[in-house]
Amino acid sequence: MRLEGLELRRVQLPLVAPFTTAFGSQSVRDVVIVRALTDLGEGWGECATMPWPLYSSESTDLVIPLMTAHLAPRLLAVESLEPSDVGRLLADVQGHRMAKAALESAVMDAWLRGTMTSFAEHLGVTRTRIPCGVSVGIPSTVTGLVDEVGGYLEAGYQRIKLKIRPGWDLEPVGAVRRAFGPDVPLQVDANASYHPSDIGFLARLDLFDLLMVEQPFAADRLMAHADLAAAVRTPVCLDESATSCAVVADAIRLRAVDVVNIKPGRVGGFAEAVWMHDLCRAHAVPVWCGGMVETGIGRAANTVLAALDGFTLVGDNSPSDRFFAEDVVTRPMAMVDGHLEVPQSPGMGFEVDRGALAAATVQQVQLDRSGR
Ligand code: OSB
Ligand code: MG
Repeated sequence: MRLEGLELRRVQLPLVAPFTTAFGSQSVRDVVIVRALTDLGEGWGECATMPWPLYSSESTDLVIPLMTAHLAPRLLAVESLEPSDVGRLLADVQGHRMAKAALESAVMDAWLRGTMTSFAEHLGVTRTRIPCGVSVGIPSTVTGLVDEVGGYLEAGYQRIKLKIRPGWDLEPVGAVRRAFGPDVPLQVDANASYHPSDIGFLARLDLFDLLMVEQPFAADRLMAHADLAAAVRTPVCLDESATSCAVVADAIRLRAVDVVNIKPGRVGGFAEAVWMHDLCRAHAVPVWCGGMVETGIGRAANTVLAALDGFTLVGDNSPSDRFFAEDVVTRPMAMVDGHLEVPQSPGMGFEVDRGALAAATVQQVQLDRSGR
């Protein structure tokens, strides 16, 4: 396949309600969408960055300059490429995994569409639907949180993940556990907001029979995660730390991880995400598919990934209306009986709504082979 050009768009899509984590509050999803133009046709990919370099060192405002200066020229310079070449062509650039993943997705989508193959067929997934879980942001009050969780349970979500941070932890988690009883699958995500000296405090989470505690400490604190895992009954899940298979292999050896949240953006693309799934499976470490508040473009591919056999835990796989009143795809994913249907159409599993995408686009950059 020959890559003729890349179109990079910055898109701003309003959220149905502000989403607050330990990093801050967002009321608009501000992302870069990539369109790959190839001799087989077009393909689309979404870059998972947050507006601030707090979840990882990447941020949305830096994606287009980075792609323009350093990533796109590496892909536009070769005579032909396949999706599996993208990682290798970009490998000398350090970090910037979300930007790399977005380019890989766009190339993969074009290649799959051009060969009339669905991503589900490409990955060899056999499940036709996956269960929905929801990530619940930090609201202003405990009663507001309990009401919000009640709404999600009523809507059919099969697992609840509460965002926590110092000062918003035992009380809201206890309130949700008491309000909905011991059978509700409940877990927490700290987004790296605790310090290793908080291990004694975090052990109190054992009171709430949680499925796991996700990323309590900074990304590079693997030993602190190992110390916590040794000290508590609640399984320890890695998100921000789990940037590559190499890190996850080390974390497994260090006993710093019981569960892995796999996000294609965080690990640099779907190829690495599938390898991480395989690695974890070989070590009997359960995994689930995380999210980055993706639009329907990124969410469709996550849904396919989450249908791989090793994804034995319910992920942050929520339908479009969890975050968006209007999406940029023509048939936004909907929840039916607490599940999402695994898309089977050629490509990564969505059709772009060009009108909606144009309306949400605030910046557009066109790159071709001459400008590489
Ligand atoms: O830590 O899992 C996280 C969103 C943005 C950045 C980090 C995280 C999240 C979420 C949302 O929890 C998950 C979703 O997209 O549904
Ligand atoms: Mg997380």
